[in-house]
Amino acid sequence: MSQKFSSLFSSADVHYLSALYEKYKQDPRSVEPSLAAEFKKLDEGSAGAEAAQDKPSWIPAFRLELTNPLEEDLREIKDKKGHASKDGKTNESSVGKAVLAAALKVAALVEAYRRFGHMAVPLDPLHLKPVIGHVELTPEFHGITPDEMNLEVELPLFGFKTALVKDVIRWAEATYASRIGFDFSHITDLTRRQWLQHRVESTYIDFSKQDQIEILKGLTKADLFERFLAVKFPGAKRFGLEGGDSLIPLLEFVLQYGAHQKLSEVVIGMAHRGRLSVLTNVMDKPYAAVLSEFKYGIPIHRELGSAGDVKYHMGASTDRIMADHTLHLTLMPNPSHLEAVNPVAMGKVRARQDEFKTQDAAMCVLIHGDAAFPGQGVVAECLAMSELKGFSIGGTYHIIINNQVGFTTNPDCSRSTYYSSDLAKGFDMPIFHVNGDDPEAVVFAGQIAAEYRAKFSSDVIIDLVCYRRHGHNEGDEPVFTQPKMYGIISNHPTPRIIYADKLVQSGVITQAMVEEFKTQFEQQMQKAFDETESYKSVKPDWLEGRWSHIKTDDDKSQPVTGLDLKKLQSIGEKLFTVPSHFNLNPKIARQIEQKKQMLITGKELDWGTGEALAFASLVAEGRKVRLTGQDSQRGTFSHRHAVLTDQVTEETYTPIHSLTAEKELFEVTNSLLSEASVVGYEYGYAYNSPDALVLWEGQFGDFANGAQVYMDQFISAGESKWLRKNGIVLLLPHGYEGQGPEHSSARLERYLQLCAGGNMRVVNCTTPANFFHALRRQLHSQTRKPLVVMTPKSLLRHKQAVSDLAEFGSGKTFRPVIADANLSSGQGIERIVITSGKVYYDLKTMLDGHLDKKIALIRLEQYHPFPEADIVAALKSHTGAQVIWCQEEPQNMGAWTFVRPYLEKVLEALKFKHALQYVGRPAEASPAVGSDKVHAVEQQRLVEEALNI
Ligand SMILES: Cc1ncc(C[n+]2csc(CCOP(=O)(O)OP(=O)(O)O)c2C)c(N)n1
Ligand SMILES: [Mg+2]
Repeated sequence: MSQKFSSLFSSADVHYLSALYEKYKQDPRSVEPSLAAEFKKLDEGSAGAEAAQDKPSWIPAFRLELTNPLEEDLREIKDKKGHASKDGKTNESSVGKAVLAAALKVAALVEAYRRFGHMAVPLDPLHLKPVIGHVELTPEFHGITPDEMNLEVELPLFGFKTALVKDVIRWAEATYASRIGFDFSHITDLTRRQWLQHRVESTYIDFSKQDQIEILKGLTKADLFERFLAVKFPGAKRFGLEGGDSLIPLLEFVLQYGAHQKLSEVVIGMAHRGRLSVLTNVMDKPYAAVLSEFKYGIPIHRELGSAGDVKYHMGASTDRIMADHTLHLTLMPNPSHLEAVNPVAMGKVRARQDEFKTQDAAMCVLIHGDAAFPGQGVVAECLAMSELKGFSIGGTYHIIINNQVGFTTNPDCSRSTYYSSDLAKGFDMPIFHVNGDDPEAVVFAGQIAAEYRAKFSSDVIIDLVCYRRHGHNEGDEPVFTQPKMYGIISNHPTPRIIYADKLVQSGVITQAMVEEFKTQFEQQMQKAFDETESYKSVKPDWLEGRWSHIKTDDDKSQPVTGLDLKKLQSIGEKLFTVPSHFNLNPKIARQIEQKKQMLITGKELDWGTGEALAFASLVAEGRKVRLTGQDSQRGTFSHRHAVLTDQVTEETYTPIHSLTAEKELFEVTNSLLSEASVVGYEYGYAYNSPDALVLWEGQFGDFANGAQVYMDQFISAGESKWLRKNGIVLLLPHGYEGQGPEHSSARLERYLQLCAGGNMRVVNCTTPANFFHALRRQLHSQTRKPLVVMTPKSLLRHKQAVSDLAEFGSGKTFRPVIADANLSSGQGIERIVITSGKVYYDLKTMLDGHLDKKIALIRLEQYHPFPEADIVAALKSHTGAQVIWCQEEPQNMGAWTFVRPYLEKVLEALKFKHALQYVGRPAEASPAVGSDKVHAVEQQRLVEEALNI
């Protein structure tokens, strides 16, 4: 029965009344007769209300007639509020029949305001969207009669010692249904919800004169910056903020708050809308710089190998002194792909927090579009990672610039929810809906949101309802599709004018001051415009700060990544020793023992051992290693066991942690079941961290195409577009083993197509030692490049895919090409098969049975940068031989189309007698067959054909 009350009341009232109600249910005579009568009525009344609720008549035709209380009402009522009695209880004997009934009903109404009040807030500056309100916000719904309005009730739980029913309603309306839509009743955590209730119910919007002037100045910058650009560069694309101008004072406040919190960095991720305004008005990019970009185009640093990007995609960083504190601000560069930057910004924040060993080091601010927020799946993925231990960043501050349109699309076509922000309701995050023409409400909501984020380390959402003054861009005609809206907008004053009028009318400032602020800013812009004549763009910030030891170009030769064998053995000893009290699974215990023996004998180290030695040796050098992916702790194929689970207690043990006092140097985390957000996040982590090995592992390589945006827009092209290096590693299980179309190919061809000019390294290693060197090279080369690895599946346990310890030893390096020994010693080689990856072992196994054949194999271990010199060295003495490229992938996939021009060039230069030949599966629509039997036949055929056996 308490459920019945909980829908009507809150906390202690509910318990108290529930107890009485239970008593009444047992025996109606056990409670005071008047109360019994009230309970009886309530039973009948609530049945009626439930019945009324069944009728959908209020959706959406219902329109609440609000009295729209003035702020003064709120002050007056709040100031009159008494303090709740300590125990929050009402004296049963003093509860008069009518008074108690009224108290119960008005309490239910207040609760409804807490839940649905936001639906009655006039949020649309254009007044186009009706304020639909909610049927439960009417006194009638709760059976409150006009006579009861003047009854004095005790409502200690709402802070009223005593109050007239009508005043309580006016207070609830003014608090929850007037200027800010507080949308948090979905929050399940009681402490958080109560904190919000208390915060919201105990204060009102009351800015000092100084604050009001600051808000006006923010609006002035926002408004006149765009207007100046519009006048000087009519029709030029700038994706103006106009209409959403309140974003600027809001951001200013959020940064001020961050400075007070002593954050060292704020990382902002945002799309096109209002970006130039944020760059200049918030990030302090000189106005002259932006104006000169409009005038002369964006400077492109071809001398640094950069292709550049359009001005509204470029990032920036700056230091701002606020509240006697230096706050570093970063605006992430981003592609057109809306919302794609979100996890990248989050990953960068996490890296910064890890570096400073506190979540207080950095905060992420993400600015969204109202159409993009519900539409782009990566938004949901990022919300889903917000509380996960491998990914949490102490709460992201989200702002939706809700201009009520996406390009030409209206909300009825862009979302299935009432609010643009509704997705966030599934994540226990508070949402604050505000009207962009009420900048004080915007900043006030922003303040509560910032406090909440700081207190609960939780995401918060500001839904800034505004409009877009022009078309999607300034050259676009909005009237074609939204004629009514744009008819209204053309006569609608800017937020600056509306707010300035309000301040003048209320006597805060004079009209002369408004004009002075305007003139001052216009003069500043004109001065900046004049400076463009002689403006020299500043040197790009490229490889500065923590990147200053990184060189622009890759090493001329492979850096030495081998280690002293004794050192490796001592690392291995720690890696493969588990505390005696730890209850190891017997199978894993056997495996660990075998690995220990490999280290002792120095013979036949397997793949997992090679990988573990790479990670552990980097950690022992004091480098950070961070690996995420689905089931990456154990490893999808059980080869890693980087985290062990006690079979009795389920406690975990991470052997690599035994190599360092700083456990955080090795972090391997099972990720949520997402590709896009996790790849983006790790790219962001690596973006911040030149000295960390940051890896993402696909469960199977082909799942990585769920993160394709990050390969195409960030990993392959980020350095060229934005002059930002990145050493992320993608581990992508790949290989044809008869497992069907979806688990064979990591779509190698996709990565190779993205390769040019050494932008990334793409490898397919056939030995544990070479994989070890490829990983260590990421931090030991003089520059940073993304590394894409086609990782094996069956080779994880293949008897021949092993390396002796000596191959990991001092002086050893990564080998881009591994050629059979007979190429350097033997003469008369007739056939040379160049191949890569797992099929090498199929070829070798067959060849081992035909040692009389004059055939040699060359393994291409790195596709890009293409190791031309190594291939030349291997081939040059055998110009009479037939050279074959052999792959197990279909002809339209795999490496064939990528390697072909390189190999043909080499053969031509060396004057080979025969043309290059292709052996592999024929072109196919699907990567592999569904039957392992058919696969085996195909595999046998291609191996025989390659070897001509
Ligand atoms: C992933 C993606 N799909 C499509 C587009 C093309 N596009 C650019 S802006 C836009 C509308 C965005 O609307 P909204 O999110 O409301 O932002 P607004 O422009 O209104 O600020 C579209 C569809 C894009 N940039 N990215
Ligand atoms: Mg929009």
